[in-house]
Amino acid sequence: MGTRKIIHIDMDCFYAAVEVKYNPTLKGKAIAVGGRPEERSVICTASYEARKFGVKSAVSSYKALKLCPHLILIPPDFEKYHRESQAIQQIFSRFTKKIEPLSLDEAFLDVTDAPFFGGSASLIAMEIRKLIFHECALTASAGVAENKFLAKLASEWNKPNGQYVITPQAAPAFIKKVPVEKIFGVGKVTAQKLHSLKIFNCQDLQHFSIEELYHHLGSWGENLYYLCRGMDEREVETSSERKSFTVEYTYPQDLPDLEACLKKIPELYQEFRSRFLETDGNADAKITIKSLIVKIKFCNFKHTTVQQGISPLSPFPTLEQYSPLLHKAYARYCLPVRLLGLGVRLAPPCTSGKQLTLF
Ligand code: TTP
Ligand code: MG
Repeated sequence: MGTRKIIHIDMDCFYAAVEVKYNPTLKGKAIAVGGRPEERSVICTASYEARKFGVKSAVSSYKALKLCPHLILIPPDFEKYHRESQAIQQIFSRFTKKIEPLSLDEAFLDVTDAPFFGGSASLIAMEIRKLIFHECALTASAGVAENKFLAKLASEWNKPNGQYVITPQAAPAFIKKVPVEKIFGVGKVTAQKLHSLKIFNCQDLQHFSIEELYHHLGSWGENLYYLCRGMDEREVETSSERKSFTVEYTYPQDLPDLEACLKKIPELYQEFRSRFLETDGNADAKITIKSLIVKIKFCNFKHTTVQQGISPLSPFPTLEQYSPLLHKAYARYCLPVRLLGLGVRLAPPCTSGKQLTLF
């Protein structure tokens, strides 16, 4: 693959900024969007003025008002955020068709082949931010790099209302200082595990071989091996493309039979559940699960996937729901198994709230 040009755009304090846009008297004040404290609600986001007091996403509204008694608390209005989000997406679409929205306020754009500004991704990012400001009266930050992982790290670098470029030459030095928590998919549980191995940043991670990481973290360890070197081959996937979230494990020795596979399911399920909930991040669970998936790769390298649709209103899938799927998948070849995976398929993005960043 040749060098790609990926832009990550992330709006600044999005819900709060939209509220200020609709009510300019709020400008410069400590405001937060969230439910009332008596409803045991949490803060969706806060203006940068409010953040100085420690008010931020996922803090309880009760605590937020304790931290900042003059905080102006505004109930969320998703219809408004959705409308603004569509206007922003429309701006993106003038530059490329390869757009992957991650949530209402965040997207990856692949501008590798975009014919604007002599192909300069930095200038395209600058122009997009300018247009967002002029047409939507909102500010955005952008990151530019050769892949999604680095672009997302870069967009945080000069936030708010800034942008940052990580050139392929600068990437190896940049990545070393990045704390492991910044790697998406590394949530609290994985971070703790890494800390217990004295791994705090990407440089620490680089000392581990792929086998060692595999040993400590399963197949996820392999991803980390590449990510901590700033390598990420994932394509920018447009929203019409399939999205799923699975945890997979290739076993060092084939699992001989169905019984051996069934024994591995609880461990995989635990990993899936914790990683899904971690990556979903901050419990803004507006994600819709369409179906459950079990994947098998047999010793003859044949793959099979079994899915089962569930109602969007169903509670989070349980371990017990996966066993019948495994039975069904195994029955297709009845051979020793190299790889087992389980997870979920998701409805396309652009519902209200945050979408999962998927691996
Ligand atoms: P973020 O981009 O994470 O945050 P932000 O845009 O408010 O602030 P920043 O300038 O740091 O980018 O999330 C985008 C929107 O998603 C945010 O405005 C509100 C919503 N959201 C929640 O509702 N709950 C959450 O826990 C988070 C993190 C975000
Ligand atoms: Mg944002």
